[in-house]
Amino acid sequence: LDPNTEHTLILIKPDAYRRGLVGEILARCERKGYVISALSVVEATPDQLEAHYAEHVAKHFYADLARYMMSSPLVAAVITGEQVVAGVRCLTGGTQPTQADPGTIRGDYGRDWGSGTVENVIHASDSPASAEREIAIWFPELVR
Ligand code: DGI
Repeated sequence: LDPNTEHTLILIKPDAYRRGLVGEILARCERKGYVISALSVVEATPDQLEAHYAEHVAKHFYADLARYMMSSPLVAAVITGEQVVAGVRCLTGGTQPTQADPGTIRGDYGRDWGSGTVENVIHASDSPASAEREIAIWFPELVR
């Protein structure tokens, strides 16, 4: 990865993979002017998810979150461009699908099934430091 450019890590979550939204979500990133630098279909492991969601592992919703994230393959991608971390967070929208703004990925496609099951379609790194940490989890071959 080019160290002189900003990168972010997105996960197109299992619900979006199953619903055939991978192309749509990548297209939104590309239309914004960002470049796909790495792309992979993966089945998340418990260890990867515990590393990725380290700040949430001890929370009450973690078991539901891990079950959701392992419910089918997902797509991990590194997206690159000037101020891409903030830009992709903006495309992503708020965490709760029922409150995310229309026009955002979560606002347009996210669902809340009640009783703790939030399917919000996409993860996007929240800072350049988070992006670096998360890229190492999902694309270890790129940071060696
Ligand atoms: O950065 P975000 O993905 O918007 O949000 P986050 O880092 O606070 O949370 C990570 C994921 O964990 C989020 O996409 C959905 C899930 N999550 C967060 N808070 C809750 C939650 N899931 C449930 N069921 N309940 C919560 O309160």
